[in-house]
Amino acid sequence: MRKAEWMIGSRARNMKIADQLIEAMRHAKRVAVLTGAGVSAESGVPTFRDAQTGFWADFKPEDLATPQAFRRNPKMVWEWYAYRRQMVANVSPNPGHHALVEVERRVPEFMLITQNVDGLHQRAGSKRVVEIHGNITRVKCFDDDGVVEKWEEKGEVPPRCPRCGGMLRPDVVWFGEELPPGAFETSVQAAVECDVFLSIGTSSVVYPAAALPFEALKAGAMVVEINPDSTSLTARASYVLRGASGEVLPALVRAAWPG
Ligand code: BJW
Repeated sequence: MRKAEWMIGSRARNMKIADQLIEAMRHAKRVAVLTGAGVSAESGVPTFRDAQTGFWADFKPEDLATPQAFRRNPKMVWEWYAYRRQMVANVSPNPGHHALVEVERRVPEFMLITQNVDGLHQRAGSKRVVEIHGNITRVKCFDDDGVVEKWEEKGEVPPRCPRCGGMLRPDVVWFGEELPPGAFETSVQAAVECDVFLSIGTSSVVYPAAALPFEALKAGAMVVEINPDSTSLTARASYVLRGASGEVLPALVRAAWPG
């Protein structure tokens, strides 16, 4: 095991976390967090790239998560997202989401950058959240790009934009699309200004999100990876906490702010 790697298993309550990391969390003025699909896994939302259970085990991203796929088969893409929207409505935030709310309450400046589109951080109570890949519960027009507040699920699939008659699509960021205006700039600023950067439950393969921990490292932050598996960040992270975020994050909060 690497020097800075700590196993957090089912007995997380009793596990040892490096004192320097605990101190850094406790005294941090600014904490930035990047989350990925792994944070919602314990809520029952599948990740994308986990070998057996991830969405991409059964579907190809280029068939579902690109504007070209939507142009080719709008009905299939709409229905896939409708299925996922329903799934997200039926799950709840897990202890990992709740622990991040506790971190936000305890550090003076906090920013949660999430690649997740499920809104579970906000439902847990997180306030300072930047959704860099959009939100699956919102819908926008494929043609005029404006968000549509109300739409009918009956009739034509996908439903039509009440303004211009264009096809409706989920308000998420597909491959080859720009991030929402200002989202990446806000995220980079949080990464380069923070004392501690937590990269949690992401495979660190999708850019530009995957660049953020490296920006934080370059700027001198302590970078902590929380993930059961290794990623391209692992070798460079200041600390690696191996385990499920729903166990590791509560353990980290308890260690940094006992009682
Ligand atoms: C647990 C756990 C537990 C399990 N606890 N952990 C530079 C280099 C190379 C390529 C590019 C580049 N810049 C841009 C690109 C292209 C592309 C890209 O990155 N491609 C790579 C795949 C090669 N990027 C883009 O196109 C982006 N746009 C862009 O760059 O715009 C600028 C531009 C525009 C036009 C022309 C040129 C430039 C947009 C990316 C959009 C990504 N969209 C998706 C779909 C969103 C909608 C939807 O939900 O369907 O976002 S793809 C999918 O991947 C989703 C996720 O947010 C994203 C990241 O995945 P994530 O969260 O990391 O999940 P997994 O499954 O990969 O990993 C889960 C992790 O959790 C694993 O590590 C597990 O071990 C762990 N885990 N259980 C903790 N309990």
